[in-house]
Amino acid sequence: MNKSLRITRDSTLTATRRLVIDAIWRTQHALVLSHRDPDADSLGSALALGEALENRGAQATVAIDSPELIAPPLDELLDVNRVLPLTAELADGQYDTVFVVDTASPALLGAESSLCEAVFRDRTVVNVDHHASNRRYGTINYVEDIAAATAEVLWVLFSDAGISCTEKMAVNLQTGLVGDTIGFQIADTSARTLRAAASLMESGGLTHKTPRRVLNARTIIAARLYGAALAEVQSTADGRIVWTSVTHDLVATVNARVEYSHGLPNALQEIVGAEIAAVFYEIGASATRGSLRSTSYAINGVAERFGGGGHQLAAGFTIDQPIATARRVVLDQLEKLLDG
Ligand SMILES: [Mn+2]
Repeated sequence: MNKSLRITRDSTLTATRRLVIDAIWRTQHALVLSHRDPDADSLGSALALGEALENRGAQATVAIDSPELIAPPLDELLDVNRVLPLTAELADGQYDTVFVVDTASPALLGAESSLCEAVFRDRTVVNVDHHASNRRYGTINYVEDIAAATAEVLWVLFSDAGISCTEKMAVNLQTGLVGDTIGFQIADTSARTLRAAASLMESGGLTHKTPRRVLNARTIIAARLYGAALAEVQSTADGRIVWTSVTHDLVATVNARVEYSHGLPNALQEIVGAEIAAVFYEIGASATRGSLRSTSYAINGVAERFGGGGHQLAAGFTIDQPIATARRVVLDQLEKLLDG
């Protein structure tokens, strides 16, 4: 790879876009990565980029941490069989370029930091994202924080590069757009997001069916878990903060897995008077994952305080604490944010 690819941080977006497109055209064997606990955007984007690279004759390996945990409906909607686990063996592969999509920091890849270092070492790292909190850890950093989804960023890149979307790529990108915008409902949805959606529809990305499948489709076990978690919803006295907890006990009661509980943060946000919604997931005896949503408060600062990140109105974190402790410290910070 060309040394000039290293000067990117201060380039304009347009110049950086050229560098990414160059990297897409030049790579012979690419490793495409995205964050752990993947969502529709991270998976759809990684798969679409993998296919775009293959269609132009490169080899592309798509990998994430623990792909076996990908739960319905994503595992049916997308070709998750081609996603490999991100392991130490992958670091030994003959990749010239590592593309990382939708991932604000390498820590979110989930692998130990030594593994990330080994995967990145001596390779061009192309970081394509839409999170304002992106740490610019790549050789090339293309971060468009005005984009509603990484899928939208990729659509822009592909259009600019003259890379046409196959039907499968269009379905993958449309899935990402719908997932991150909650069916084009969030404020980041722009005219360009809708242009991307229209263009992807013309390429075969289903528009009317995708929202229902990405956002609302649940297996019966997932529906039971969803109901059980909603039945446990709590709120502060003024009703401005609402939360629920997906504990091991709750998950066991309905015979589910914690990964089946998608959609809860958005559901809590629908509660009248709620300005901040939080969902706490017990993922171990002393580890708790959290998702935060808000209609008007920038909650990403609270997520970052606990080692996480995300967007102003949608963010997440993982804390090495039992769920009761994690909940207490996070709710305390959220109350301070509202009082602030
Ligand atoms: Mn995203």
